[in-house]
Amino acid sequence: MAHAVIALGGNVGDVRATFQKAIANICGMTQGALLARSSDYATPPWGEVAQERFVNACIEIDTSLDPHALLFTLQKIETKFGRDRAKERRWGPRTLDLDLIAYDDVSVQKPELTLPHPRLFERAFVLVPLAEISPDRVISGRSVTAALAGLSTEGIERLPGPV
Ligand code: PH2
Ligand code: MG
Ligand code: MG
Repeated sequence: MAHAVIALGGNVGDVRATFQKAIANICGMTQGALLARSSDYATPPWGEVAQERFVNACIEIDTSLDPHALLFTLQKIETKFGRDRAKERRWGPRTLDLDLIAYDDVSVQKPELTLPHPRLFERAFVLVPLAEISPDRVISGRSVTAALAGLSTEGIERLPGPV
């Protein structure tokens, strides 16, 4: 089994309800076991700023899928929950975004998949939830806590449970 970190995001519809159903799908469809789930966080939009706030969270799973099969499965789950890549803008609104952040200590540099995720260290909306469940995890030689110390967390708000 491999250990994978997945970031969840969305700002269209009932995102927290979508997350709950998506996580159940992730476990079922990746032959995975949920190891940890962060709280949900309301986060200021990044990239394209004139849009609704996002909800973000992170999970850790054990999976027997390889990285590409896992990515493919995550994309199928995004589509199932209303994601339409043909209609969306790059940093724009979406119902569900599932990003593969890390997979064991594997490095991949392919057009369709870069591991660890190339923009992880710019994104407090990923590192804040990840720090809640895995503060000491080292990715690309940096601990999650140390990486987060260099970023602004302004406007990020932990949402009350239940998650
Ligand atoms: N995702 C985006 C664009 N901007 N901003 C926040 N705060 N959180 C996201 O998940 C996010 C974003 C496109 O995937
Ligand atoms: Mg994303
Ligand atoms: Mg994505």
